[in-house]
Amino acid sequence: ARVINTASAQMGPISRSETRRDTVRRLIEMMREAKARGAELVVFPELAFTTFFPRWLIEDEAELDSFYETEMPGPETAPLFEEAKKLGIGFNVGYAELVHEQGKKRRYNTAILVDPGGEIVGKYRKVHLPGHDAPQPGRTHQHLEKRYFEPGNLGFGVWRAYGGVMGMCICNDRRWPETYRVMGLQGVEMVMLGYNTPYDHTQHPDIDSLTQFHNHLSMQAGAYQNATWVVGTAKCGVEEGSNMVGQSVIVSPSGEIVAMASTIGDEVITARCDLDIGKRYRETIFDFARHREPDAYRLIVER
Ligand code: CDT
Repeated sequence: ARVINTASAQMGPISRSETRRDTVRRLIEMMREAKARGAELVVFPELAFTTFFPRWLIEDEAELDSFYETEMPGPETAPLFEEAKKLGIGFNVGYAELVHEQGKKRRYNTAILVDPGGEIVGKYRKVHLPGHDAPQPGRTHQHLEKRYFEPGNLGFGVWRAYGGVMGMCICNDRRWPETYRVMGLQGVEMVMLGYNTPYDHTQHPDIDSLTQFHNHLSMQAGAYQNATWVVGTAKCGVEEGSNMVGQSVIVSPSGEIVAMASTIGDEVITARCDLDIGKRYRETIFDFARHREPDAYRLIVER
């Protein structure tokens, strides 16, 4: 067995007025609990340091910039890294990233993987950006990710860490089979992701009433079809009037949920994730080398 004792640290709402310092304190508290429960890796949500700001049209650039990190770790996020190093626990966390690349200000919805020594070993930038680039009439909460972020330019990488092959994606990415398959083709054994999913995200009541089902359906299918663990961590509860789904999960390569959050607040769940369970599927029903038929899939990479 190759076991990663893994925690998912779900967060309840972060209000717009909550300071980074206070939010980091909440993350540290959960990191300590995860460690006390035997975890060596803890997965935090998407955009874990601030409220989910794409729900508002923010026209003042300085105000918008205040939701982004220009360095990681920065002065306010460094305590999380220091605590991880002290405890000897690694983590995955999402944040809004502001960088100057090719002479331009660029914004990404980003996640990093940090090892138990406090070093960043991997970075991912969200590829599938949901929502709109302009406010939509009639919505109580906007979803302006297409306005505030560029699609990630790092692809779906995997990293050798924790004795396995680790991958990341972010929120809406989890609904797309290509996300998992590109990592699956690189032998991924654990996909870590965070999400902020408002119940009213499509504005169609019949679809929105299935939000919890679709959340789990996507992650369970991705796990099974690619023989990988999936750790999905929510930021949830009623945040600035927007009700977001919880039910953070740790999903086995069998597709089964082996741990699930039962609150809509800050909550740590843990599981003993044996990476060799995935091997069993990769050597039989999902032996990619023996059973895939890529010639029949060409349409998938056409524009
Ligand atoms: N954060 C994020 O990607 N949320 C989307 C829902 C919003 S769609 C307007 C999701 O897929 O969960």
